[in-house]
Amino acid sequence: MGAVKLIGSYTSLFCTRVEWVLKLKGVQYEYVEDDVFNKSPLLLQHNPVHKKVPVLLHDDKPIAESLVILQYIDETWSGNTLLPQDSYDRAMAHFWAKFADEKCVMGSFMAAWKDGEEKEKAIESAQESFAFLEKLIQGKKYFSGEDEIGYLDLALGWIPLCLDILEEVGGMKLVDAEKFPSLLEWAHNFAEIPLIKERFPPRDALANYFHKIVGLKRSKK
Ligand SMILES: N[C@@H](CCC(=O)N[C@@H](CS)C(=O)NCC(=O)O)C(=O)O
Repeated sequence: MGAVKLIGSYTSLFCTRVEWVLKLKGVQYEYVEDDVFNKSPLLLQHNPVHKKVPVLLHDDKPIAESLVILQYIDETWSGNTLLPQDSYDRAMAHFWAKFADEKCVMGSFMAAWKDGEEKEKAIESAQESFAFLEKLIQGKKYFSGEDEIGYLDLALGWIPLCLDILEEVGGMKLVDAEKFPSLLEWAHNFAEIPLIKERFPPRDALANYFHKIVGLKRSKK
């Protein structure tokens, strides 16, 4: 199937989801750690548009943007199919993954670095977005169904991976047990899967990374 190389960063939630999928699919790959604060020529050469990790190189052809990479891996390597077969269900999986990246990931980071009244508004807005995910998971074990995790679970895996650490760094609570019981139960179930748990970076590494990002954003305000 050709050589596979992943340019990533250990503390990046976007890279972690790609590694989960490569491992689930049983794809052999070489991992190259990059420094997002001092980007390598390799990263800049292969992702000149966004200059971000992850970048997957398959036979030296680069693919950027983690959700695009997930779909590419799913379509390229057979077995353990992650996206739904039904085209409407597949469209919905893409819709919610994109929504969560745009509204929940970005909304949570924004809430972490804002202050005062702006922070309160950002928290409220992020919680409104998380409420859609709470509704979506109610009555199900996984977003992709009852038995096995799929594309949307992997795309949302950053919630158990690092949301509580970001909440701690940002001095805020976004997802609590009272308002989000089903989402938290899903997060617990997802994080218990051995292949998923194995790739959780140490908490202090993630906390340091988030402190750095939040600090940089605050200094630019
Ligand atoms: N939408 C992108 C986001 C990737 C992203 O934000 N990567 C961060 C690391 S977590 C990065 O490379 N940051 C460098 C920068 O913003 O310049 C994806 O899904 O791949």
